[in-house]
Amino acid sequence: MVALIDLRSDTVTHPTPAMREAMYRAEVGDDVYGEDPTVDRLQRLAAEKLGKEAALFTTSGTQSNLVAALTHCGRGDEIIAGDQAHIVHYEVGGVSALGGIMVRTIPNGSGALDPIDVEAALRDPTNVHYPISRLVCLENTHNRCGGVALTPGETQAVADVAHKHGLKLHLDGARLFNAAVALGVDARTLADHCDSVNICLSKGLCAPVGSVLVGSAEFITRARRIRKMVGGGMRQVGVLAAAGIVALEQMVDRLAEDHANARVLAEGIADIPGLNVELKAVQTNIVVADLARTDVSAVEFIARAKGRGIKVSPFGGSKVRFVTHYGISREDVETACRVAKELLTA
Ligand code: TLP
Repeated sequence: MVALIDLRSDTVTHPTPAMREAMYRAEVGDDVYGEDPTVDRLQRLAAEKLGKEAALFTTSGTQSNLVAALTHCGRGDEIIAGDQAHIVHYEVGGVSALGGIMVRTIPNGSGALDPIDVEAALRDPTNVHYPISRLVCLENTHNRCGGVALTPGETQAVADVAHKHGLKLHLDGARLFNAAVALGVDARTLADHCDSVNICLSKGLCAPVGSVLVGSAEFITRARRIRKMVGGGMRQVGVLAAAGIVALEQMVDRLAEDHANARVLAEGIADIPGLNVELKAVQTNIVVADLARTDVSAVEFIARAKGRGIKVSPFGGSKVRFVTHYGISREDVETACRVAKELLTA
């Protein structure tokens, strides 16, 4: 049997021994009554790390983004988001299906939104034909744009336009700590100017489940009711929050290791004839490779790589995605490079 090197996503990470220990020992209560001390501790910690008043533990990044959208917007309102946004591609159309919310996309191939495009997409609120522009969404790091990190300046420029016109800004920071580590800034600085932020504990930070939505105390009070409505009222969930606390306290700094491994991987495959990797975009733990100019389709490459013990994800058309994470060593990425070379140059 071939050893498995799973580069499909950082969502495949398993809880660390410290997390399992914390989960075993967690003090719990009924969190729908607000009586779980471990959940309270996680929420205070997340709010403090992001410089916001309050926080809400959610089941997933998808649920955090949905709850944020439903809390900010009413039916028929409009969200402005990048055409590459996770909320547009991978969240089952939840904001439209469950919230009756329109999504207007603007191009964001490089990750950030251009504030000029955002301003141009705003609807005239006095014109009765239009939906109300209510919310702008950013994503940091940007998944489909190859894990690029948005800078504090790029975030503030969009926040300024949104706020000038009375809109709110939501940040999908599923991998916000990757951005913070890559840019060498505090996560709080990246969350500044955002009215709500989702962070995920279950990706590179290795918790088994869960995300946290942060914002003002008033926003989180309303979000708590919406979370209940979408089935996210959890009971003795301190057993999961305990792993989330370990994620935030112990797993952030080591993300630099994943970023270094992604760089080695990207540089190791970039010279394969016909394969295209945008090295400039490889800033964190994601590497997107385009096989369009090779003789092998993405589907074939994924199947053959799997046969050699390397798992990667399809990423639309001729693209595949490699994600480094806890549990992937330097040796693993070197093996992945060697296998990719053999498969594409044979
Ligand atoms: N992304 C997953 C898949 O859904 C594609 C992955 O493997 O990368 N925001 C961003 C930016 C994300 O990358 C993800 C997960 C989510 C939200 C949703 O988080 P979950 O999976 O917890 O619902």
